[in-house]
Amino acid sequence: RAGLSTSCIGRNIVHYHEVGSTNTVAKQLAERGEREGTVVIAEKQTEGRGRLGRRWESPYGKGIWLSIILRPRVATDAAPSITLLAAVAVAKAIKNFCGLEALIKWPNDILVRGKKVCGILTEMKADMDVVEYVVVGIGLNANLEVQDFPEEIRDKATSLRILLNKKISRVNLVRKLFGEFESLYNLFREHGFSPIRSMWKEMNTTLGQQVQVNTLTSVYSGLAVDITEDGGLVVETKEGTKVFYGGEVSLRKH
Ligand code: BTX
Repeated sequence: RAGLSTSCIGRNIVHYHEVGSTNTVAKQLAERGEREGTVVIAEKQTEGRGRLGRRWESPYGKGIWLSIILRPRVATDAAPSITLLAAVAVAKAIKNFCGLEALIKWPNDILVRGKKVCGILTEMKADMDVVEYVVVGIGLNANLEVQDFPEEIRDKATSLRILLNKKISRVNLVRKLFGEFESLYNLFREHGFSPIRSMWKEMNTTLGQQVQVNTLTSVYSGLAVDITEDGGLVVETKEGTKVFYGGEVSLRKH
């Protein structure tokens, strides 16, 4: 904690050597009233989760596996923009700390040189239409080596260590990440999503591309043209303009 420059994010840290999922623990703490800014961080997750019940590989001591508890005073429809905020924070931290160009693939992947270096899983509890708490889970592949990834994801996943060809200081990177996150979160509280939306647009690899969006019920293809004021992806499809708030996006090579 020494050297931390934030006043909210990461002031209180709950550290585990091994845990099922830091998001699950953070949600339990949030249920018991844990304050905003508390971070649950683990050296290893045995049940690290991605979206739709997918697994997130989280080997011991190699990554940054953490969850941040937030209590924004916003309506539930503002919540998806918090995932995008987190993505901008991670991309900036990677840029400023490692000098690598990190791009965001809507909604929750951070790619460097086309490979996934970080995933974000945001979970929320609401009371009526108002957010009670949000847990932002960040899985950042800091020092994983190629053999730490299961074979089936080696062609699409990477780590900062692999990209830089050297180990990085996880502590310093986490500090940087908390700093970036807090600045953006303060901006969000004061001015809403719109200043972050512009930053997101500068760092994204989705807009202007032909995409395929898989929702739980259908598949749509079209040109990704914009992000809405509340973080939705606008796609021009054959059936007309559609806005997506979730779903799987694949970029189609043309
Ligand atoms: P996602 O559903 O977009 O991505 C999950 C997919 O990514 C997996 O199916 C696999 O193909 C691939 N994958 C699995 N592990 C890794 C990895 N370490 N690096 C790159 N690719 C991988 C992304 O979901 C959201 C992940 C959030 C993880 C954080 S860690 C802290 C917090 N706790 C928790 O349980 N989840 C979050």
